[in-house]
Amino acid sequence: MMLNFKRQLLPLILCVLSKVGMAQEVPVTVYPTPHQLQIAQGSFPLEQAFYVKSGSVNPELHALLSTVLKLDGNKKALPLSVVKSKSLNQRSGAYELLIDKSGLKIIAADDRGAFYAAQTLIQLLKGRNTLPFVKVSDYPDVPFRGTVEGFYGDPWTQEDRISQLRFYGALKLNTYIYGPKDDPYHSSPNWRLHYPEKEEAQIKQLVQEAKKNYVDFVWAIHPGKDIKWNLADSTAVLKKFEMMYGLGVRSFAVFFDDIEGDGTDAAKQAGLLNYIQYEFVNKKKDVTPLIMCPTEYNKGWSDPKPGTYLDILGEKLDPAVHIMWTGNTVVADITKEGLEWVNKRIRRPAFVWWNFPVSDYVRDHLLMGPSYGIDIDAQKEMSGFVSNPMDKAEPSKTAIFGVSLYTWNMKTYQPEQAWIASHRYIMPEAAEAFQLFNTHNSDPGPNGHRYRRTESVEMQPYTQAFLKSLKEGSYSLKDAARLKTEFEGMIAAAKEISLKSQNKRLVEQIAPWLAQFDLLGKAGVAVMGLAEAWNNKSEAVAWTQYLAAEQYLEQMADLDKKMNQNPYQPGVKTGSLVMTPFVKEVLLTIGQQMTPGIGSAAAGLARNAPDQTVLYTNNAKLKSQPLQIGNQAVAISPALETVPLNAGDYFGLRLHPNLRPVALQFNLESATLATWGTFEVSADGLNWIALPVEEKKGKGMATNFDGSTASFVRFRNKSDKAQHLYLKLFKLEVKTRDEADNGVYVLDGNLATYSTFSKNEPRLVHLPKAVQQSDLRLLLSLKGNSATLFTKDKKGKELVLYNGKADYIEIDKSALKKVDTLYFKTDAVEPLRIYEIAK
Ligand code: 14T
Repeated sequence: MMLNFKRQLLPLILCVLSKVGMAQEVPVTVYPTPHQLQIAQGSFPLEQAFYVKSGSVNPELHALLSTVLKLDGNKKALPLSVVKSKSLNQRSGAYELLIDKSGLKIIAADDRGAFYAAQTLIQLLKGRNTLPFVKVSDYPDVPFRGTVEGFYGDPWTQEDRISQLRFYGALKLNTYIYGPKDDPYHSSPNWRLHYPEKEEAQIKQLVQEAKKNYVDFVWAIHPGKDIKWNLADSTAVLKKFEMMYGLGVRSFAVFFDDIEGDGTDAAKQAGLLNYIQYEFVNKKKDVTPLIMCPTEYNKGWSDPKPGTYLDILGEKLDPAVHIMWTGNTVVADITKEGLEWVNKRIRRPAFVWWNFPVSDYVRDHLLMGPSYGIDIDAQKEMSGFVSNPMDKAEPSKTAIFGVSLYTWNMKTYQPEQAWIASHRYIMPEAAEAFQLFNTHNSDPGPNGHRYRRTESVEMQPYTQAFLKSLKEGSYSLKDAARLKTEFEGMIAAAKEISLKSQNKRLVEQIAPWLAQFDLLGKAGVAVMGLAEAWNNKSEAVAWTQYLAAEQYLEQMADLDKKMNQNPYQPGVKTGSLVMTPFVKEVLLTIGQQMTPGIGSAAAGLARNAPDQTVLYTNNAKLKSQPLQIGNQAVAISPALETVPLNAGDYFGLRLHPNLRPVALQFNLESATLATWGTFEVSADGLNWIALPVEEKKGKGMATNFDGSTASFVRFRNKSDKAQHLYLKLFKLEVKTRDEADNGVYVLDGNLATYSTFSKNEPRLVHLPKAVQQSDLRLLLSLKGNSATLFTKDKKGKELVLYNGKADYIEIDKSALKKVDTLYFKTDAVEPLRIYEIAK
């Protein structure tokens, strides 16, 4: 399904202006979009009193309506009536709302329908001072709509759940399936046990809150890991359901997902569900239809052979029981064709479990983008549709808002517009800021489910065009201006959201990402400043901006290492698809342009540069694989495809003469690596000795470099056959051999490396012949401290070339005659940096 992401200027799902009232220019917006809504001429003032015949409206609805209307009118006032009508002939939740000069009338299929009519009325009144005459006829497209709390990780809190249930009520969502993977009383082995008292009380409270909001609180059990297919365990399930019934629960589900072994038997599962159907649901009368999550819950994981798992369920399971389905894969788009495929096998319309915006498989990301990839032609193919959200409840509302609009009125659903409307609905105090934040926090990054989302859609063309011109040595003013505005907007948005949002819980749940977003904005502003100054040939300004950008990126890396340190995907990523890579790329590109000459990256890569760290290989496919060179380590960039390695082929690193290896980490993903490959070191590239490594399935490390004189480290195919591997990681930690001379870091044309000096550690740099007799530029970071740069004459007397606090210093060649060594000293105790000495 294609999505048109052109930004819509008017965030209108439905915008009807009253034909008469110029005083009525507030657009009529009702979410989810009603099937029919007609605005007629005329309106009531808000002071209008209505007469409600006593006993004709149930007390809860009366209370709800009186929050927005005056219901204390006497018999002569206009009538407000609520009637149930079978003739509506619609599903639960259907209603009509008629407001005209004769009064206000609600016709509803059931209590839920009347409640929904009131919700529509409340939205009609929002932000206006009159009640417009309208005729609304409305009903849900999908009978069961809502969420399934089915993710791994920290379950939602009680407050989170209560807030969700209210949100669902207002948005006409009617289903909340309770099945947090990390609730021990939901899953094995405790599914057989009573909840402790405290949890019991909480569930009771949730059930009550759900009822108030006409949400079915569906309690799910996950017994498949250790269930025995015998009467004792069937009875145990029934007993647990009976306990939950006692707490007020009237809706139930049984989950068989993510299990192995005996529990996965389709016929036995169907047998248990049928048993519950006959012994429990049919007898109780007030319990809603059972829902089951099958073991083969997506096409990718299901046996395609006729007569297997899904067909057995289809045939054996009572037709009253719903069967859940996540689509063609675990995390997937939902298509009509995909549902048709499974429906044929399960012989009923699937109950969709949509794994969005769940983030338990990408815990360092937020999934704040639009709910798209759900087919608007699939209404007849589904009995229900629930979203599996993030463990962060409040931020999940953005996606859930989309689910409300999609499931209520499918044909009119427009993902992008629904998403825009959601920001206004969820965070009216800072809607645009919230939207900007969400724009850049939607793609999960590469992941095991291969599920990706669009991100930074509007900015992407600007980043591409800007980088292209930058690499061609030009500067695109128009793109630069737009990008700078965006980064400034990001800083402002982060601030505005934390200051203005009334939803403290939401702000708390996205706080690490907000902080990261603010830093990204600042890094972005700095790189745009860098580009501008560099284009103006203001090198000193450019260097200041370079350092600022680098510092913000370092802060981002720090935050990523310190916050949200879960064991799965630790860290905090923002703008990871477009904006963060853009900032890094601009910094790298201009950094390279700033440091040409002797030690440029190109020269460093050249095979004949005698004293640079280079890739060392005889393998054609790897020959131009780039290196990642930093102060602490040198790595070969990972190769995406398999690498064929002929007999005798090798790859590795040759280090700068002043670097020594400290440790090697590798991941070559070959189960048989040890049988055909060897790691080796050499001082001269001629005589090699084997390097002992700890290795398992091609992954491992070597730390045994103590006192090594090696400058070469490589991996070699020692067998007589061609072999294959993946180059996922080949990273050598390094240290300098001669601490005094750090030319290795300052003459390498690489701004990712630098040398340091401080009060206790002065520094010298030997200048190679090629640099002597030239004007020099020094790129430093003195952090406001004073430093002295000097040379020595034959007698060892210091000749000062520079003394001061500048980070960018130019030295004329006239001052450098016969100078082959530069000395750096400072009174600062903290290490100051020398990034590069360049011509
Ligand atoms: F039951 C299901 F429909 C389902 O989707 N189960 C889980 C779900 O709880 C989880 O939140 C979701 C997203 O990670 O994926 C399902 O769990 C998995 C998926 C896997 F691919 C568990 C293990 C997997 F290898």
